[in-house]
Amino acid sequence: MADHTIFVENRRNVFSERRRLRSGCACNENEGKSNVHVWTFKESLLPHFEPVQPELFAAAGGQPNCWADFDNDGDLVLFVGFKADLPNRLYRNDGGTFVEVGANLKIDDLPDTRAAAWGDFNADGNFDLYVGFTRKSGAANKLYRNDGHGKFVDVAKDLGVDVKGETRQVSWVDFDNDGRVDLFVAFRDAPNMLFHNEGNRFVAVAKDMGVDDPRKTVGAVWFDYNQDDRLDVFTANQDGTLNGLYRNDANRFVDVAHELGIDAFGRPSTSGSNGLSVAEFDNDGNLDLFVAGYGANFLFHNDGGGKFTNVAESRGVAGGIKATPSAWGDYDNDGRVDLYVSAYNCGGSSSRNNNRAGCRCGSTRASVLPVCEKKSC
Ligand SMILES: [Ca+2]
Ligand SMILES: [Ca+2]
Ligand SMILES: [Ca+2]
Ligand SMILES: [Ca+2]
Repeated sequence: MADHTIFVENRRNVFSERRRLRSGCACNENEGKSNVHVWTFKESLLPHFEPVQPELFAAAGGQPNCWADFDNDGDLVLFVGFKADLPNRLYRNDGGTFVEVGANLKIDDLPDTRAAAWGDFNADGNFDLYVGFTRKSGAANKLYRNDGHGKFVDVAKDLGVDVKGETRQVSWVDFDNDGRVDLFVAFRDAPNMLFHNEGNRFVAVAKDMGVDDPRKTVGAVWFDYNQDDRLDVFTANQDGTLNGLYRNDANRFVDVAHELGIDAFGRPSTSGSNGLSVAEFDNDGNLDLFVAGYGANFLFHNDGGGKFTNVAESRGVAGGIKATPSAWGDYDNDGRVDLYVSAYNCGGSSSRNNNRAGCRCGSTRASVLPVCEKKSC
């Protein structure tokens, strides 16, 4: 299978008509092997995508990525973490032209990189970067403080967040609404960690707060599912371990996934969950959750009041052979968010899920799934 990434830009945002996508694919292997993104659009009324600086972005081995305006010049820059022995990259955006500056800024780490997130932990107006590695790499995770003058300094050890493990998801969130962003680190091979930001240091509080999920977490998403103004977190867990939904009760998190029937109870060890994405897909005012996975995808419609119903089958997005990341976006600007899910190891029969678009490339299949086809959605 090809092993490269092509970064694409949507140059057309308004469409007069929706047409069926004839060709397009994207591939992602979740276990750190490779990423492939290739798009081909053959009908004139479809959004028109063009590769952006493919000579720069077509680099093998890309894994996590995240965007931020780290230099406050009004342009978003892109950080990409890479497989072992390939230097991580930072693509600075100079008015629409990207320049790779990872080495210059000394954030071109070589250990296998599986997670990264920008967050302004010290509230100085400059985005800082947390980078997570694998346990096998032996590297401790890093927190790069951005001094605002083009220099990053790793302060992870000084601030107490230089942890090691199979890091899979890092999130900057203000879980206690004190105005300082806190750090959540999910591990595939160890209890998840939550670090409270106390200004000049971080304090590990996951155990005390009850959010130290010991299962095999590979994805986590924070959102206020019950609208009490406190962020809750859903954890997507692998190898048959059940998923969690930790309700934030201010002084404690409580896993309510089982009582809400959304923990995938009874699934075999061959099943698991991966890429999470939150959207308000039916415009009823409640945030809904899509969970991509092995064995089954879930689309949890939030019925309000913190109750969920899995509507993946009826909405045609159950899929789930080897689904990995997912993302919502209104790609055709009709006011309804659409869902993109990538997958791999999709040999055997194809389940197109009434797809608006789908394709196969080698052993990989990717799909754009229509969740809403009716104006009433
Ligand atoms: Ca900062
Ligand atoms: Ca906080
Ligand atoms: Ca909440
Ligand atoms: Ca909704």
